[in-house]
Order: sequence, then structure tokens, then C-alpha cells
Amino acid sequence: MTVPTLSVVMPVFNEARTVMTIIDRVRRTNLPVELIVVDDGSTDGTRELLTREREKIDRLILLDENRGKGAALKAGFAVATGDVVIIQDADLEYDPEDYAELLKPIQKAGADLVLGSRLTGARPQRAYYYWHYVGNRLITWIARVLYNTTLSDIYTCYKAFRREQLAGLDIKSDGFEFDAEFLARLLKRDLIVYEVPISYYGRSYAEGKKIKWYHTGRVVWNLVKYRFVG
Ligand SMILES: Nc1nc2c(ncn2[C@@H]2O[C@H](COP(=O)(O)OP(=O)(O)OP(=O)(O)O)[C@@H](O)[C@H]2O)c(=O)[nH]1
Ligand SMILES: [Mg+2]
Repeated sequence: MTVPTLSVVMPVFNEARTVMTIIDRVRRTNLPVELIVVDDGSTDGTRELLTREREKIDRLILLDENRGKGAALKAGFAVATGDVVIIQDADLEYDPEDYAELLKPIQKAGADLVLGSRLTGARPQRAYYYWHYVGNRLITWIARVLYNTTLSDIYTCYKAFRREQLAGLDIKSDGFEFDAEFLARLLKRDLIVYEVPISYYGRSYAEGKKIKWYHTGRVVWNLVKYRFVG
């Protein structure tokens, strides 16, 4: 079976410490990757770094105003040309070596959307904040009930999907609640959805994590809202 071409979309905000390492890891996958990096107003030298190393990046998008992870992803999706799109954070929490696993259900089972689950116990997972785990369980349970799905980790960064699914997907969210709207809208389509175990090398807040507990409220709201609207 031929390997689909991949558009890896990487939202970046103040990740000077890790962004070039993760770009190198993406490049080392030996897959046909189009790497799209979107920065919106980093102030820690990330932009200068990306500009200097731009030959490693297929599409570098530098937005002047900071609007959030969701807005950056939308800007990246708009220029993607691959058969499959993968979301890749710019920290080192998720490992591009897992792309091959994410692609398998697309190649073998005609999947439209594949999520990488951190919670199967099958791969290395950093012991992380218990209360994040509780929040994750809660929002995953809400998604399971509302969308009648067995997915085990809805707030994973790793989502691989056929690019054609972007057609007609007019996502409103600009921040961390983007993922909830994105997933909700795709789950409402009659798609073939899979999940595969992935590793999770989580980082602490001291190491740069940006998501906060209060983002959970908007995530829940999006899950409920898009179940019934749109
Ligand atoms: N362009 C852009 N990227 C952002 C923004 N906020 C966060 N990001 C990026 O989004 C990714 C995820 O942010 P993290 O702080 O790692 O969030 P997290 O808690 O790990 O959450 P997830 O990885 O999304 O589960 C990283 O690559 C960030 O650099 C933003 O305002 N703009
Ligand atoms: Mg992260």
C-alpha cells in the first residue's frame, strides 16, 4: 500500500527551547512530510530561530498577533496539501516516531480520523498531574456519552485525519478549546474513527506547559454545544 503524503501542522508559541529539536524529530521520520509551522507572536526568540532555520520547514507562517493554538492550526490547515494532516505540538511531549502507528488505521481500515491515546498503558507515559488526569477523564466521559464513542483520551494532541475532512469545517475556536470543537464536529460526521496507543513525555508547568485548568470549562461547553448545534 502506498504511504499517504502527510502535512504536519505545528503551532508554536514561545518554544525556543524545544522547537528545533522537535522539527529535527519530524524530519527523521522518513515519511513524505510537508512541515507547516505557525507562530503567532512569540517573544522568546522562537521566531528568529525559525527564520534562521527555515530551510528545514516547508511552510513557515509568522503571524503578528497572538490569537491562540486554534487560530494557528487553522492558518496551517489552510495551506496544507498532504493526503493526511497530523497536529504536532512544538514541545517534546509527543513523539513523531508514533506517526507510523497513527497512519496504520488510515492505510489498513480506511479510517478518516485517528487519535493517539496516552491512556492505554501500552507505551511510556510520564506520571503527570493527577488533577489533569481527573479533568481528562471527565471531559472524555462527557464526549463518550454525548457522541456515543469509546475513545479513551479526547484531549490528546495527536490527531491524524484525511485532509478532505477540512472541507466545510468552519471552526470558530481560536484557543485551546479548538480541539474540542474540532473533534465534536468530526464525530458528528459518519466517519471511521480509530485510536492507537502513543507515548507521552509530558512536561510540567516549570518546563513550559501553557494549558490551564480553566480551559476545561470551554472544552466542556464546546462538547455540549456542538452536539446539538451546527
Ligand atoms: N501559535 C500558537 N501556538 C500555541 C499557542 N498556545 C500554545 N501553543 C502551542 O500549542 C502546543 C500545545 O501547548 P502546550 O502548552 O504544550 O499545551 P498542553 O497542555 O501540552 O496541551 P496539549 O498539548 O494541547 O494537550 C505547543 O506547541 C504550544 O507552543 C498560541 O497562542 N499560539
Ligand atoms: Mg504540550
